Amino acid sequence: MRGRRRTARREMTVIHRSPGPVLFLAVAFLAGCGSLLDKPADEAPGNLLANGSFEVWGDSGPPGWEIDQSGRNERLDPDGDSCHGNIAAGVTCLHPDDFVVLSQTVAVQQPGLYRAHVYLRTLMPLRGCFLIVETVDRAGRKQEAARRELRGQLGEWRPVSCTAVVPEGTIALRFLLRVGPGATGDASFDAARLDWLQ
Ligand SMILES: [Ca+2]
Repeated sequence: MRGRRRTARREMTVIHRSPGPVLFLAVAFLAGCGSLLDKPADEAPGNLLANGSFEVWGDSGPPGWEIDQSGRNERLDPDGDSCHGNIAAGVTCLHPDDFVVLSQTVAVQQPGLYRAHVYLRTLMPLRGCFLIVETVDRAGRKQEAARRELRGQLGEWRPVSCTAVVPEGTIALRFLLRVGPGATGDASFDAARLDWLQ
């Protein structure tokens, strides 16, 4: 995966949640990431994202996630030093022009308040890194609804979240983890969630 340009800046893919078998660790999740170390992989109920804990990886990365990257010296790799389950998503950007964007587009049925959440661990200082929520209307127009800079404590897992007000007419939400351009360093992500609050 190193240095290989991922060509497909794909058309919007609407991911519908599949209710498949899950293990529920919501209480432990809410208690904090440290309590989930070495616990089995799970997708806690209510999460609109697929493979939010990055437990599943294929030849082209974690299934469920769209990946856009600069094709320079950036890397996206499974990281076994996870905070939730067994695997996290590790991103490395060596040059300020490098970038990696992990995103999911999910269909939404109702307007209201949505919360995006992810655990982040940084190993080097990062700039230009954001958790973003965009709305998509029936015409396919995207609009940013929430943004939070991804900043963490070096070497420690920390939660980052933001809340988006989603108006009537929205048919989908995009959840984005953007690293760069402008970022140099390492970041790992785990336990990504997108929840409808009310
Ligand atoms: Ca995980």
